[in-house]
Amino acid sequence: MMTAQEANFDGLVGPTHNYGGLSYGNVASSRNSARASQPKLAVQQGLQKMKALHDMGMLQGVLAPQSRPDLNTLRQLGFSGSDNRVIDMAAKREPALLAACYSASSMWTANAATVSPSADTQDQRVHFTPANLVNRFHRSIEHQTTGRILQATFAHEDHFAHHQALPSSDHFGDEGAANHTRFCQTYGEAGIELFVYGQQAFNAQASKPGKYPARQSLEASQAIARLHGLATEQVIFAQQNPAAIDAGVFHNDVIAVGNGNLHFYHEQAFLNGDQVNDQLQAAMDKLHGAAQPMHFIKVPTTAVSLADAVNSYLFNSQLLHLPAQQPGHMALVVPQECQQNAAVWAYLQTLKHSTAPIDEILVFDLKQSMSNGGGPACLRLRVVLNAAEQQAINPACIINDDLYQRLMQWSESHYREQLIETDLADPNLLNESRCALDELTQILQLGSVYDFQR
Ligand code: SUG
Repeated sequence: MMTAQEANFDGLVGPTHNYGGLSYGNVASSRNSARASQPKLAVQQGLQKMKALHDMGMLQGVLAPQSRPDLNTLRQLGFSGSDNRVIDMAAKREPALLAACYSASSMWTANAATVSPSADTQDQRVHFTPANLVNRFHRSIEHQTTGRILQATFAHEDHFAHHQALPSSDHFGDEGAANHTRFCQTYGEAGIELFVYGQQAFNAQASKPGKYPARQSLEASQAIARLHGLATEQVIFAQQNPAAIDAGVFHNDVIAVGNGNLHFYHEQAFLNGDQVNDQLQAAMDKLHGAAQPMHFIKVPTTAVSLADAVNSYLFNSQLLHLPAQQPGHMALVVPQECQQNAAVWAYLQTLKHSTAPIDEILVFDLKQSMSNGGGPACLRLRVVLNAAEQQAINPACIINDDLYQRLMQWSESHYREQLIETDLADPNLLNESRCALDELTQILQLGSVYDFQR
């Protein structure tokens, strides 16, 4: 068994961050539709979180944003002529389509891919499958570039295996790590991977939400477990509570989070939460051949209602073991909306002073991302890496004081203070965005990951 560490790869907010109201079922996205956004503030809020976690000794990486607007998609949909003409025609005829092609939604890298650490996989490589994100049009156009960015970041094929996204059909709707949690005793040992789905695509009788879409199918989760070479005994599939999806829980990471041997979740998160825990406990015991310590913190509705969970994003927190903490202790990285919600904040104070392993609460201002339904956990992709794998990643993507300063300066020179819907028709925004990404690919040493560079 090799020692390993959890790295967090946060998505850098792209220069076209805006509020397009594009995600039905994500209440913040709908609520803030057409509000003015602040791209520079957004990227800097994200960078400050990355820097803070780096300062606490975490291994912190950064994943580049996508190039937007996505002109290839607009051309594929029949807009033609010069780049400026494509944007002009789309703005006049199909502004909603233009907004979708302008979205900076790739910032939420919990949806970039599902990742299985080498300790769990048959060939002992780290496996990545980019999420097809087929349920939302603006996100379904991310996965090809996402795949290239992941390959440029985790390039060494002795250590990293990259799969294609699943077929782009609702039957295989896949939202990546947002619906996937790995439990383990130590990061370097084999663990149990929990895949959470919203519906069964090939079983019309099975329960599903009535109002909002179930973005992840069981069949997609099963395909990923197969692709990653996971042993059946190390995999659990669980269904999200359809009522939770209908209350705005569009991904499982809005209602549950796990790390190590701790599962922190809302009473109404799963169709059958107690059974999920029994399965987790049994699988972990079997894997180790003896009873294993596991912690299950079930937050009751009487303490935090589903609505408060959705509004505060309590569960979209990062549950981290910080290097300065004693073994078995953890910190919870929450958005400031948790502090502003009386019930949630009271609950967190009680939790912190209880015997539960969570004894530190770290609060961040991520309001720009939160207003589109993206909290601390949405903004990061977790990748467990052993020492050899850490050596094999692209070092230019690892946050240190220098890279942080450089990216802050880069954002100062390339990002606008504000964007409103009508700005998307401005052809200068395309040039600004391309200039920013050209310089970024140099900084992060990514090669030619974008279509406009190829
Ligand atoms: O897919 N919002 C994203 C938020 C993703 C959150 N990720 C996780 N929970 N892991 C989504 O719904 C809104 C974009 C807009 O409306 O402009 C958006 O795409």
